[in-house]
Amino acid sequence: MIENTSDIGLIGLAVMGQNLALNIADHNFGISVYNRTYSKTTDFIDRNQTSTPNLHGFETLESFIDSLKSPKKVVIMVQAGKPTDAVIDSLVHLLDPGDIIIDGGNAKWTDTIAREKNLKDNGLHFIGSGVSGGEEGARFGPSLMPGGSLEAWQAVEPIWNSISAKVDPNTGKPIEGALPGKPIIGGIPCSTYIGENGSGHYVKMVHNGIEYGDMQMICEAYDLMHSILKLSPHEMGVIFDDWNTGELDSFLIEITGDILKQTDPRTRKPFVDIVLDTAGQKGTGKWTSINALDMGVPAPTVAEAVFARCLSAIKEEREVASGILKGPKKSETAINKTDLISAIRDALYCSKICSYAQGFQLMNEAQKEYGWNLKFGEIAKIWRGGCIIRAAFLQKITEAYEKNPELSNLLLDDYFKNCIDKYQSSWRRVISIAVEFGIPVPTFASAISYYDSYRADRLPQNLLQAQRDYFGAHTYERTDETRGKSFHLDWLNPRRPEIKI
Ligand code: NBP
Repeated sequence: MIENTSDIGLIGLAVMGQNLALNIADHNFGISVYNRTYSKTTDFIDRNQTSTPNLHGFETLESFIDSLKSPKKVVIMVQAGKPTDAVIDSLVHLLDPGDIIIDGGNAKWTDTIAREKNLKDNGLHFIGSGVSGGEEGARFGPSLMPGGSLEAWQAVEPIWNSISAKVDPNTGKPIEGALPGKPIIGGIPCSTYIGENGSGHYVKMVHNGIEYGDMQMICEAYDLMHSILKLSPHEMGVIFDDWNTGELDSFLIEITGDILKQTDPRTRKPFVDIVLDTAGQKGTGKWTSINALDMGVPAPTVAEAVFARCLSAIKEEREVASGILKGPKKSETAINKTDLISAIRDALYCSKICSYAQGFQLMNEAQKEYGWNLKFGEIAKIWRGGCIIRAAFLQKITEAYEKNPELSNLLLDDYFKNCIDKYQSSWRRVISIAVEFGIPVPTFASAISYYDSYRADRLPQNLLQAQRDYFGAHTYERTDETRGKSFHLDWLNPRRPEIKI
């Protein structure tokens, strides 16, 4: 291997790193790879070098770095947190000013902001890039959300645009069919410059939070059909296939249809019935919710999706409680199967709209907090292909922000407003039926509460603020005074004139 010949280097050859490296090589970029445990590197190279001659493995970091063209570009695909810091620390003294480190892991955006600042002091560029789409996306086209300096992005852009998923410019739908050695050429790349420092990882985090919401909402739709209509998994799978041909057309609806129709190879029972009902999480939904709380942005639907996983995880406690706590008496409400299936679809769509409205509001607040200039239409565009939340519906979000880049909430866009006008009676009915039957619908219910709160010109927090003033002298504003003037009532002597603060 001659020195300075590879276009890019990649560190970390677990699932994501291996697939991303093969994707980069498929697009005719020379790529060097390095892994802490060298045997993984040799295994990987042995398996792939005949079919992928652009791939080069190295035992030492020094020889790996020497193999790269300047400015050197190094992608890190290792666990977020300390492992990422350890890899960055080992690289700093080997790189020259102007070289670029790209973290493609799921780093917390605040870590990315700190790393970018530190590396800038060493003359190095740092890009924190969201990489969405799991193993399959990394191999054949992920959605890429890079944040960092514009100069660094321009050096990485040709590679990032080439390897990303592509959508058809006419339909806005992902172009499928990439194979090893035969990537998709043409189409609109699902990769765009997000903004400075941690913005790419922030947007990836919100993407994951939205993904939590989408998955939980789908589970609630499934649960309603399972528990009230007693449909078989296969029957529900066919319904999801049908939903996937309309407004709900998306990767998650598609795979749900596949999962529900799958039988367990061991028992021949429906596969979904043999999977234990406890869900894990790695933290991005939690980070999204914590950040929403920190910034005071209402994003209850993602938070409910996180809590739903937490509740699922206390399986033993739930089993004990199920023998003690009673649900409602058998409902007398007459249920029409076809009508309820259709109403559940409508409820799912309306809830999804509210969840995305919250996610975009969160990003809107974050850009003010961190001084970014996020292009929401572009973000929705790069989520149309490659990533887990890819959906036809994202095209509508792009159109909404193209019509009005200053849109304060997606719910105010005509398309989304009209959807909710059209479906809200079904949405309300489904939630009422769920409550009546004792079926938990935390994300459906939180979404409708969000909608009803957002559209309310008067909420009961007048009483709440009075309570705060009563016990803590937290003051209140008056409806008959201009905004910004604060008052306090002497609650021990409430007849006294109030105090103007
Ligand atoms: P892991 O997150 O499991 O990372 C393990 C890899 O990092 C191994 O190859 C390990 O080497 C290597 N590594 C190196 Br090099 N230095 C390390 C160190 N100091 N400490 C620990 N490991 C070190 O890999 P992954 O599942 O491919 O994910 C990579 C990144 O992509 C993560 O940040 C993840 O959150 C993110 N991500 C994952 C997905 C997904 O679907 N899996 C999707 C999107 C993003 P070794 O062989 O010597 O142990």
